[in-house]
Formats: sequence, C-alpha cells, structure tokens
Amino acid sequence: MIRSLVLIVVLGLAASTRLHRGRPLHKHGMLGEPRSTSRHSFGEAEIRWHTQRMNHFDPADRRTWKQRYMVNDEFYREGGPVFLLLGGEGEASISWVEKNTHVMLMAKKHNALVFQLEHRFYGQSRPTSDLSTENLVYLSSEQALADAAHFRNVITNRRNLSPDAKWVVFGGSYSGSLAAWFKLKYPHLAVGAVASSAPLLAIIDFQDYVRVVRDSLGSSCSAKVKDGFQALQVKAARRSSWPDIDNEFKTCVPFDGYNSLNLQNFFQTIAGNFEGIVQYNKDQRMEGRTNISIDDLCRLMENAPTPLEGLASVNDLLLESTDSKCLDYDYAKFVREMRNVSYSSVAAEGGRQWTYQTCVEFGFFQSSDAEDQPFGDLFPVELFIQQCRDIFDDFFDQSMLDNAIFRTNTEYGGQQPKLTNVTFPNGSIDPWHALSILKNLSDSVTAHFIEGTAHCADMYPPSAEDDETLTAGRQKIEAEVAKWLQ
Ligand SMILES: *[C@@H]1O[C@H](CO)[C@@H](O)[C@H](O)[C@H]1NC(C)=O
Ligand SMILES: *[C@@H]1O[C@H](CO)[C@@H](O)[C@H](O)[C@H]1NC(C)=O
Ligand SMILES: *[C@@H]1O[C@H](CO)[C@@H](O)[C@H](O)[C@H]1NC(C)=O
Ligand SMILES: *[C@@H]1O[C@H](CO)[C@@H](O)[C@H](O)[C@H]1NC(C)=O
Ligand SMILES: CC(=O)N[C@H]1CO[C@H](CO)[C@@H](O)[C@@H]1O
Repeated sequence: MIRSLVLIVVLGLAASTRLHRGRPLHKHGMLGEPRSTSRHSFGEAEIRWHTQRMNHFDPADRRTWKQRYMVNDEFYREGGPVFLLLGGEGEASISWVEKNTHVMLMAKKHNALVFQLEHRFYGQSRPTSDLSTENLVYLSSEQALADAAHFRNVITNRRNLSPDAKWVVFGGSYSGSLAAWFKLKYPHLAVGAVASSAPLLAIIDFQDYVRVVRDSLGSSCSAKVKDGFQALQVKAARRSSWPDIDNEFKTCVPFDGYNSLNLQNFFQTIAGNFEGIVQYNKDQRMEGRTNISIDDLCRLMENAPTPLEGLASVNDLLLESTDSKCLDYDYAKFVREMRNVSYSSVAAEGGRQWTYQTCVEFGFFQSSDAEDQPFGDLFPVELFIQQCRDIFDDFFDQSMLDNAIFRTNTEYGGQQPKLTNVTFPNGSIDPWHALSILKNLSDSVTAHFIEGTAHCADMYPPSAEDDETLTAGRQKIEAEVAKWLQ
C-alpha cells in the first residue's frame, strides 16, 4: 500500500506505523524486532554464511551466493532437535535467536539447536548485484523454500547432525506461510511447523483486510471513521476545499483532486493511519514500536467536533509519532523511490522486494473495494496493479495477476493445504488472519485463534502485561511442538 509516501520519511525509524502492502516500512518487515530486557540471557548467536545456489530449478546454473544465517547452540545437547526460524520480507534480526522469544524458550525446554535463515534478497542475503526487475526473477517463495531445504541438508552433513534429528520450522506472517509450505513441499525434512499469523491464500483483491480493521476498531469508532471518510471524499471533490485539506492534513504537496493517483494515494494513506495501528495493536513487544493503540485513535475520533476533524487529529498524532513534518503522499515520488534498484536505497530495506512478491505471487492488495467498510472507495484494486506496472514493468495487468494468483494457490493449496503437523496461531485483531487457517483441518493441523491479539504476538518474549489468551495460546503451541518431539 502506498502509505509509503509518509513512510519514506519514516523509513529510517524503527517506530514506523505506516504500512506498504501490509508491510511496515522498516527494515525488519512485518515481524518486527523483539524487545526484551533480558538480553543475552539466551546466549550469543553466531552469524555465518551459507553457500547457496542461485537457481534451484536449473541444475545447469552453477552460480552461487552467500546466504546469511544465525546459529545459537546455547541449549543444544547432542541428539536434541533442530529449530529453524525462517526469515521473511525483511532483514533477519539476531534478537529472535538471542532473546527470550517464544522459539528460544522452547529451544531451552527441548535442548534444541537454533538456526535463523535470512530470506534471499532481504537484509544481507543478496544473490545478485542489484534489485533490477531482471534479477528479481530469482526472488520467489519457491526459491526461498528450496534455499531452506538445501540449508537443512547441507548443515546436517557439515555439523554432523544425526540424519534422524527432528527439525521444526518456525515463522511469522509471510515467513509463517513459508514454514507451513516447507512442511508441505518437504515433509521428509521437518517433523512439524509453527506458522504464526500466516496468510496462506493468495488473492488479488484482499477486501477482508479493511473489514477486519473495521471490526477491530469496533462499531461506534468505525461509524465515525466512515462519516469522516464520506465528508473527506465530498471535500476532495470540491476544488475550493482543497486548500482546507492541505491545512487539515498537513500535506507535503498541495492536494490536487485532478491527479487521480495522488488522490487515491492520499485516501489510502489516511486509511493506513488506522491499518498500521490495528495490525500491531498494543504490540509493545516490538522494538521501537509506537505506544499508540486502537483506543487512542478511537478516543480522538469520538472526541472530535466532527468525524472529519477526528481523521485530521489521528493524522496529526501519527505524523508527530513518526517525527514527520508533513503528510507525504506524492505518487510520483513514491514510484521513483521504489524503482531504485540499489541495495543502498531505502526501498531495498524490503519495500521493493515485497512489492515485487505481491505483484508476481500473492496479490494481498488491501483495497477499498468492499462496500461494508468505513474507508471510502478511493483506493481500488486497480491502484495496486498500476503500482506494479509503474514500479516494475508495463506488462503487469489484471490477467497477469490472475495467472500469478492461480499458480500460487495451485502450488500450495490455499486455505486447504494437505499438511501434517502444522499449527496456525492467529490474532483476532490482526487483519491478516482472514487469509490463514482458522479451523482445525485434522488432528495434526490445528488453528489457535488468540482472542484480542495482533500480528504474530505469540512469537515475542512473554511479558507480565500479556493477556491470558496470549499466554494460553503460547501453551497450546508448546503442547503441539512437544507432541512432535516426543
Ligand atoms: C507514549 O510514548 C510517549 C513518548 O514516546 C509518551 O510521551 C506518552 O506518555 C506515552 N503514552 C502512553 C499511554 O504510554
Ligand atoms: C538510489 O538510492 C541510492 C541510495 O539512497 C542513491 O544514492 C541513488 O542516487 C538512487 N538512485 C536513483 C536512480 O535514484
Ligand atoms: C484445535 O484443536 C486443539 C486441540 O488439539 C484445540 O486446543 C483448539 O482450540 C482447536 N482450534 C479450533 C480453532 O477449534
Ligand atoms: C507428525 O508428528 C508425529 C509425532 O507427533 C510423528 O510421529 C510423525 O512422524 C509426524 N509426521 C510428519 C509427516 O511429520
Ligand atoms: C474470523 C474467524 O474465523 N474467527 C474464528 C476463529 O476461530 C475461533 C475458534 O477458535 C472462532 O471462534 C472464530 O469465530
């Protein structure tokens, strides 16, 4: 999603609350860095490099590159299991395998050896010299899964691990999907997978996203938001009101209702103010995360003299929290930044790569096309397809997206995958849960829906403030993992 404009300003700050295609604009992606006071109580992980193949699907292609991974053997005892945490759409943070995260707590309990494998093209794992569209053909979930399989087998030999050692894969958000798909595609290489907040169904027009945001805001608050958007759309259609919009929303470039891409971007950015807070509500577990919650936004909406002023106050609060002077929603600027193919660009922190993956594999376009949602109707799915075209290549169109989505769901089975030993924790507030597994599919494929929690909440270090539902959710995950390791 295009909130990037604002985001670009914010990119350097881990505190970003803005999302681009559901991915916060900071280098770690959808799964932020865990925060914890007990640093190093879980040992120091080592950073290492694995010689990886460029293209797993062409044996004649002998090119290789160095994939970064981290290993923590603090708790490992010979004969113990191996936990593999898969990286996702951002730089892999070593904190995941050094702090008292859920995966590390389980490693301690089971004397597991722990690896974290960074995803190709993200962070320091760079198969090609830049991120040109030609090079990005090697960026796909299938190549990433094959990387993990290659890693698993090569490491088993190199470290003289028992061929019978039990491997469990873990991931959250996109890397949660990868964890489940690893178990699907390579069932002989892992005994189980924990797939937190994992979207499994590829879909072009992800209309349920804003519907869950609506539900998470609650009916009274979302009614106010709806009135606010209606009023704002009326204003946007009246040329004489445009200067007011500039004042109220502190725009960086003058509002121009004739520039349809800027208009759409503007509305999406205002909606993004809500989406970013909802997706990570109360996620104080994340390093640098803002302390603004759904309750704060709704209080502003309720207390404002008019719903439109409520939207403006919410916008002020978020601009302030990200140290932004103005609301940056300029489409051309956004595209210019996203077209930068250099690894040193801000887009290379993951925004460009993740956008590419959504354009060629997953869709997940969080449009305003549904009628029963409060965010107006000015960021249709076509806007996202236009972005694919403008950022990557002219050949993107609806039928290409149709092919991509059909192929992904055929490859992995969508929300009816044929799996064994996979558990799917989900947060009720998290908009992504709509694309995950919410019902038990079999005795060994379980859904754990965690009431009142946000994206990937179960993975972070436990804290005294955690809801009982979250604590209980973690215990259920632990019970599944223990079952696989018996
Ligand atoms: C949130 O953090 C800001 C500073 O970062 C602080 O001024 C404010 O009091 C905090 N609010 C709450 C509710 O903790
Ligand atoms: C891409 O980003 C880098 C780093 O910010 C910058 O030096 C370079 O000029 C940018 N390239 C283009 C074509 O804008
Ligand atoms: C799935 O089954 C487990 C027990 O194996 C149970 O704890 C859990 O609540 C069930 N999930 C759902 C969504 O019914
Ligand atoms: C699933 O887990 C059980 C232990 O609970 C194990 O015996 C079995 O081999 C696993 N099956 C697969 C396909 O991973
Ligand atoms: C959105 C959704 O499907 N929610 C369901 C998730 O699973 C729980 C059971 O654990 C149901 O109560 C929810 O309705």
